[in-house]
Amino acid sequence: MSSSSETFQTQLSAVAAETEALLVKLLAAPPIEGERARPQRLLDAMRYASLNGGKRFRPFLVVASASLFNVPRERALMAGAALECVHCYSLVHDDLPAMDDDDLRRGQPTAHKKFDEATAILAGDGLLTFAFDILARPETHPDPTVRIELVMALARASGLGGMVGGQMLDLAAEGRFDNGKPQSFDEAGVATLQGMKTGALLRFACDAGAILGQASAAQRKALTQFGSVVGQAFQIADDLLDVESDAATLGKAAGKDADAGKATLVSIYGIAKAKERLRALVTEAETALSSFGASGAVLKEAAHFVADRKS
Ligand code: GRG
Repeated sequence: MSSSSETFQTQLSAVAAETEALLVKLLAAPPIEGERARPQRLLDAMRYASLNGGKRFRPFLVVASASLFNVPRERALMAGAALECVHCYSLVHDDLPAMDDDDLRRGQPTAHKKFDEATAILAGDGLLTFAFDILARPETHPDPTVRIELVMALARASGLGGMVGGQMLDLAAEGRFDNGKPQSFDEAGVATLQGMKTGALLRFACDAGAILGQASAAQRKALTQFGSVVGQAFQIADDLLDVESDAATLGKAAGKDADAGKATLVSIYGIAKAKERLRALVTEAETALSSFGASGAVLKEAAHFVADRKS
């Protein structure tokens, strides 16, 4: 391992531990101002879905991009925790019988298996709403205009024209509608679908750092570009893992895309070309950060991590 990737791994682990501690604190049992009570089973399911697992790669991206602008770490961690709540909700809902119907997530029973379907749906709803509660707090940023910008950006990344919209397109690609006839997507269509389903939250992670840091338009554009390219790389790597890895390594079922007849960039390009494209995206990600000089080093390493990850 090179020393720079050790730096990345150390920083990823640090952010993961800090995010875990922050989520434990935020998801404490006592109700907070404006709440009546926190029902124990719902709280348990929300904790189950969001604690003890996950690489915390999205919070890492928020912290690393915010550190380019010397944003106080506690603020970046709050935005990262909010984003992680949306991510964890999406996994809970994605695993439901009506969606992917998965039994295993992060090597553990999925939320609806551990609890029940209704509780899992509500835990997802609770995490999604909680994300915006976190962003709206003054601890995230003292300036309300910055908080509103974060709220709007996360809402757009998560919703109709972002992750949820991408999931809808994904279901159409699987042939869930139209009497089971899969909607066919060409290369550009698959890129749009994946840019929404997976890319939007990763792009938000990088945008959030720029928003918290009240970055210039050019700096913001550079981070948006980086986030977008990392999102594409993340999805190609995920699709390659689905084809080449196994459930024990992944902590979730493998081979599901091919079984579902899903169009992915790997099915369109083939494995060899997909790996080439992945390498090209890592270079593109590095280029996007060139204006930040040496301070962009750990984010560049993150792009390599995305391409090389095994789970
Ligand atoms: C159900 C609204 C709704 C959306 C679902 C995110 C998503 C959309 C589906 C998850 C299915 C999937 C495999 C997406 C590909 C990329 C992805 C999000 C992988 C999981 O993210 P990691 O690897 O997970 O960062 P950890 O466990 O590390 O948090």
